[in-house]
Amino acid sequence: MSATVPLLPAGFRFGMSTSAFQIEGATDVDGRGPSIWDTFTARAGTVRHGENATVAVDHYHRYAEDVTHVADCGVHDYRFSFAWPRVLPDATTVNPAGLDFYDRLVDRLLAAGVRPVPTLYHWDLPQVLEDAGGWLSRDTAYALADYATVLVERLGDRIRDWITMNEMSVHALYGYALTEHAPGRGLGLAALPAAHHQLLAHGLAVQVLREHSAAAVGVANQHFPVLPASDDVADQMAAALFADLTNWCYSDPILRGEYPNPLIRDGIGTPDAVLDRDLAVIGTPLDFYGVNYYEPTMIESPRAGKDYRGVLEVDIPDGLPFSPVPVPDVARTDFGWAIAPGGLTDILRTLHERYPGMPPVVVTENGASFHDPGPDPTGRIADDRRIAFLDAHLRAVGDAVAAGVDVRGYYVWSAMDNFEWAAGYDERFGLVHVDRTTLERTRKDSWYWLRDVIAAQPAGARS
Ligand code: IFM
Repeated sequence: MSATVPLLPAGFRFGMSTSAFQIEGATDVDGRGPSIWDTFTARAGTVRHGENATVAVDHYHRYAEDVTHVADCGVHDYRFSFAWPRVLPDATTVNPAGLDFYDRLVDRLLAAGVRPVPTLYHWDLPQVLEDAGGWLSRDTAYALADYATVLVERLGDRIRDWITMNEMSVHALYGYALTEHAPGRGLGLAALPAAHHQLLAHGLAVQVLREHSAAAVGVANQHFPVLPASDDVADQMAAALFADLTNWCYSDPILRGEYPNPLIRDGIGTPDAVLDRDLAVIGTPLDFYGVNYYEPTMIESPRAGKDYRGVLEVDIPDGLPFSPVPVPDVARTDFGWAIAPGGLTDILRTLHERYPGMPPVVVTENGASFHDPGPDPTGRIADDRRIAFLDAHLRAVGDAVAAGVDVRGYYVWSAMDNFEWAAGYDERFGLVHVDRTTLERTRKDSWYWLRDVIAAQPAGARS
């Protein structure tokens, strides 16, 4: 880490991100209905140590204190998500108490001078919708549009910036193609309709939000460089296919109005005429494009060394022709993820080049899990490695800006330690430490570091 703080252009917006299921708890309080993650976590063997999020970090009851930790740091924006099963427990009937909670949260943020930037959907589908087919069903996309209507009608007078969906790729891949996340379907490529229906939901939600005069609408997609393990043609083609399935499958439809690969179109299985109409909806222009970045992925092909030229593009004869392998020679977080800040510059530049004229970018998530111990006897949590990580990634954003990419903001994942899905509570991404027994919050050194970074920035718009 250099002695100076990273400087970004005037008006650059700093933020912190969270999501409902990971922090709220109170899963059976005030009329909330069950979500796929409640069902999944109740199944043996799905989450490390058998943990669940029935309490999580109890943000539902401690939101006022949490807003103070966000606001005191000086961030401009706070990205959180609405819990669909809290707002519409049976997916059709509005739960007034659920809406009241978000009303209180939004008012609290605004009173503290922080702009609320909510995400409509961050993976916690009402179980009742999963029972009806989940994201494999087209109806779930229409249900999300109805849910967006409920939210914007209640909160649209105070919320300026909206994000439709979080990391559709991760949800489709880990929840529908594999079994690591809810709903744990394990369908392989037959999960592609779950990708398409989320994208359709995104497009429909953009239209709903616009009709209700939302000032700025975006999406939060996970993006990362995909590196072939070697220059063998099979590795190169496997990496390109993996990038199509994880990166471009989600940004091409939104920013170019098409899917990147005929394999994807075919796998979705929707008749061409309907698919083309859907793509027009999915491509509804956005005001900003959110990028969540953590690490690059390296891909190798089991066919490397053999001549499979041409085969990978047209069919997959014996299972998926790729497997992720560890990126060599890099430092790692305590979660085992590669620390590669240059990958953030690279992916921002790649997006900028791939989509000329794309909307301004906001890095809607970036952060690292380190297994920080609790406070020392003086109450301090010295998380130097997180500071170094964030410092390097902010500088990487600066490099992208210097290269001409229009990046307008950077949000740290996460405001506080929380429920890291299948990894439970061992993985700590927070700027604020949460004691697992008492749920007491303690600001880490990285929180103070971020406060100082923000205070040192050139003056810019704050509202
Ligand atoms: O915790 C998650 C978040 O829910 C989505 N993006 C990645 C984070 C870290 O894994």
